[in-house]
Amino acid sequence: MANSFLVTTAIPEPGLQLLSDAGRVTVLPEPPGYDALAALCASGDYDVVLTQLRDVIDAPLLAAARLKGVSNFAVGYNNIDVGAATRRGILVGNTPGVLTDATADIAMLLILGTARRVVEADRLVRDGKFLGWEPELLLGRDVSGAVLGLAGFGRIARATARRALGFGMEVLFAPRPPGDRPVSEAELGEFAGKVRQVPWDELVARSDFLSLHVPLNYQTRHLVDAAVLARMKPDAILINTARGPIVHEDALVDALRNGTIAGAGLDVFEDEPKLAPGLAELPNTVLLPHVGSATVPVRSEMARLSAVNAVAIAEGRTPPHPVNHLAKA
Ligand code: 8YV
Repeated sequence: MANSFLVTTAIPEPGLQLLSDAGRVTVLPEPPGYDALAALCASGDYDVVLTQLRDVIDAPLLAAARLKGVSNFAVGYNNIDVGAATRRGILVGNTPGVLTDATADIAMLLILGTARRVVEADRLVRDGKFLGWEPELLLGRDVSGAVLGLAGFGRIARATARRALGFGMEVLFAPRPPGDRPVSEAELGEFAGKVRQVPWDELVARSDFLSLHVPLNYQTRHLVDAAVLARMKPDAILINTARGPIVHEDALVDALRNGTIAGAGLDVFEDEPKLAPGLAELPNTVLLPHVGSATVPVRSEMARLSAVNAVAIAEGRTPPHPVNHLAKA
């Protein structure tokens, strides 16, 4: 029988082409709700479902699913209960590597954009309020010499460090907050002598810009809460390009309002696409609609990788980018 793929949201070429070369492809006309997706996964009509971060693939859905695999069009896979998938013999794939630089570019853009007040400046010009050069118009901060604290030290954090060092920032990191593990000089590689590991508490207290690069899981949900925000410097800026729920967004709004911290640059939100009440009204924020990986070549590569993973799973092979491994029968 031909392979059969369910695609919850149309992905760019060459992904759809690769899938249709390998079997039958059903692309849903609009993103499915949870119940509709659960019913489709349980129908037995599909070998592999190609998902987005919006698609919740939890244990109850997986318990009823008749699938060989789930191929996530994303590097993050917090939308999938991987443990439950493994127990059900369902393979999971993701798209690592290809979006590292694009996402680090957005982290750097948010650092620069918050430091130099780009949204306020743009609005002033568009509102016809630019009445001529002034010595103290929209004064911002220098990023050179400022301390960038990286929460996490994986691919995207390292790519952000590379950029920040180019801008003359001092880079500190905590590899796996809230816990820590020592990172050896050998593991630091090109960063040896250029960046420094500090405990999470010190990172929070010393960062001028605290940038989050950890996966979302039960340990990192609300990693940045009211208590952490209170320990940051009053002139510090929080940057989040990872996942919204890593930050307690209501607490962040309070902290920004009360001057507990000075600003935030966010590409992700706790309850996307909704924003915490009050967030959009705060001038000291730069808010982006989850566009970390949104370049034409990157999204094409993500589509290709997710399709290649899906085809491999449908054909009974290990996907090139597996998130889980099944015990041998
Ligand atoms: C995607 C992302 O745009 O890869 C990730 O983890 O957050 C983004 O690159 C998004 O997840 C699409 O599913």
